[in-house]
Amino acid sequence: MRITVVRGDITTQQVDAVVNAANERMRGGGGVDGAIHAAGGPAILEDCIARFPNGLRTGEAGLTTAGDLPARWVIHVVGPNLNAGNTDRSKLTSCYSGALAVADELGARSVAFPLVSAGVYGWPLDDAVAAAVDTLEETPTQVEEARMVAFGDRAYVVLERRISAL
Ligand code: AR6
Repeated sequence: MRITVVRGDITTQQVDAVVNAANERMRGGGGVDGAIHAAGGPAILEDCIARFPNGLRTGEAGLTTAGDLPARWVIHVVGPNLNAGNTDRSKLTSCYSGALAVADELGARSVAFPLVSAGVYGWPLDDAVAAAVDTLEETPTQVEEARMVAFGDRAYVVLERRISAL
């Protein structure tokens, strides 16, 4: 699998699946979650309600339609909320390995990822990047491209450096 990085907005990526940094309620929110629901339209929320009546647990991954997005699917993950005291890094890495497992079930070949937990949930950028890139590198998968989407220059620089060092 190639790990690539682009600067930009995950909602415009032409990939089979985009990953959403959701919360346990799975009913939308701010950050990348808000952007994905806004751009994808109400079909995503309807599918969240139908498939996840009790939400999703931290560290887990689950699938919905991508609605009006260019992608075919959204793979929702819930990263640990460091700001609420959740320091369990294994819950962050399992977001990436779990998303790849869902992508493999779907036969998705290209998947775009945000930096899970690195926004509202307060995970330090350097370690959010290390967890993302190292887990993607180590996880066996049929996915051909994992595209990290950097929403900002600092995230881009840190991602680019980590990927180049592989
Ligand atoms: N495209 C790509 N990356 C983005 C975009 C975008 N359109 N918008 C933000 N990011 P966050 P979290 C980056 O806060 O920390 C929500 O309210 C952002 O710069 O979206 O896991 C949910 O509903 C950062 O690097 O997710 C949850 O309640 C990264 O995406 C909670 O926030 C993640 O930031 C989840 O917090």
